[in-house]
Amino acid sequence: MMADTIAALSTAPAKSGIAVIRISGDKALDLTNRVFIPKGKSRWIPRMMKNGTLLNRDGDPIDSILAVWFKGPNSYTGEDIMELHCHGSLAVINAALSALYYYGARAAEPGEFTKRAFLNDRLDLGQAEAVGDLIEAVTEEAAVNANAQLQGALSKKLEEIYDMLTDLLAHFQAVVDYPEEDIETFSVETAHSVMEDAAFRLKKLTKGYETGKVLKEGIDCVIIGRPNVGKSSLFNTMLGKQRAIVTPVAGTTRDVVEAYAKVGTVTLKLRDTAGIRETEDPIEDIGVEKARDAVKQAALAIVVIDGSQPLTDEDRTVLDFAKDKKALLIINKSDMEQDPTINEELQQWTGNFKGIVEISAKTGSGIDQLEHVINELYSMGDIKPDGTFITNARQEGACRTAELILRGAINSINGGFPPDMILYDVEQAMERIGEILGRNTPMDIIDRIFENFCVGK
Ligand SMILES: Nc1nc2c(ncn2[C@@H]2O[C@H](COP(=O)(O)OP(=O)(O)O)[C@@H](O)[C@H]2O)c(=O)[nH]1
Ligand SMILES: [Mg+2]
Repeated sequence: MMADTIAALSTAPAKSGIAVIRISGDKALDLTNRVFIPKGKSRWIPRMMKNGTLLNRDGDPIDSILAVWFKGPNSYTGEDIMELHCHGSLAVINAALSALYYYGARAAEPGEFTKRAFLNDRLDLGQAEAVGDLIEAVTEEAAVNANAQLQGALSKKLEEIYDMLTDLLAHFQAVVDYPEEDIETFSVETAHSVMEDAAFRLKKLTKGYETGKVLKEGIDCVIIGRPNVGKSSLFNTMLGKQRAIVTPVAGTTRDVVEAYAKVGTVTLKLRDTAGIRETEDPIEDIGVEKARDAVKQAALAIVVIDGSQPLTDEDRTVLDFAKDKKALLIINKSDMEQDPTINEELQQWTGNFKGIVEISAKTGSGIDQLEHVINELYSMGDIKPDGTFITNARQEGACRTAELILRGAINSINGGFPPDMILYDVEQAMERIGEILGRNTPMDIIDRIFENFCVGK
């Protein structure tokens, strides 16, 4: 399967300053020599850029480019790689790719370069997934975490656990296979404490998933409230830019608008919704439905009411809406005269909220306080994205299962089973850990992981 040579555009398929086309496989150099005429006669030297002329498949010069050769196995994929750095014109990109395909390259599938890197042992599977995470990262913390994983921070932790269990198994095996030899008698306490340690470490990794998810995706946070209370204004103030359409006509935010907002050390995936309101208008209804769904999905709901007006039935519906959610209550329009009944009216709901903040989305007053409350709620301040935060469900599932298996085995030992009875459990736990690293991972799972990558990575 890896005998063929693949090619793809690795930069975004859009007009740009520079575009990079990558070629990987045995024929990378041959193919390049068909479409590229270097200036001068010097030989190819690995990692040394050459400038020259790019030819289309008719042999006509179409661009002046730079090309660089990474000689396998010292390359990303472990194969010969050629990168063609051409001008980012779609015409040039298409001409170059069609010439390469004409001369025998195959169009790379999504993630195929990284998949080859994995299959050629340049990366383990967890590191390969980190490459995907790095490209997908929308926050700096997510990028830092993914990069540390790419450098092997998570792999190292997993390998440590794997090695502990390997040693345990080896010891078992020696005792079982050579009972006559004078091997240090295997103590139940040792097995017990090794498994406890391994289970503890796995639990720690599993626990990191919540943080990892927050790092990777931000906190899914939805702003809800009846029309005109100032949701879009708050959204914009938090983003610091005009993104949602703010208008004094009730019910104009038809859809859910999303953006990432950095609130202190916390990244929110912030959604502005249409007002929650029962309505006859079918278009608005779609918005309301979406808002309901958004609330269901969200990790945090920011409920906004207008402090300058008495509560309405719509407000009460929204306030009820937040009952089973992690929610904050925002009393907006503090710059206006406040309604005298509002505080007393609100009393029956205040217990449902993690925090109540009076703000003016218009003047920005109270926004600092809101940010402070959000930071307190998630206290991400002391978290360093060191690459040991698991960010995907596959890895989390494997860690959790491995831990459960070990806990079961520990119980068996405590229940008086002889240590060799739990051999199988330890093997099973190791297999789960190995799956994260890509040892004996079934090919269909591997395929599925790389399918989600970009073409050209
Ligand atoms: N005085 C005052 N007006 C506000 C404030 N926040 C929003 N508004 C106004 O209230 C109206 C509705 O705001 P908008 O953000 O579109 O509300 P939404 O329907 O909840 O998204 C607009 O005219 C805003 O300018 C505020 O804090 N003070
Ligand atoms: Mg709005």
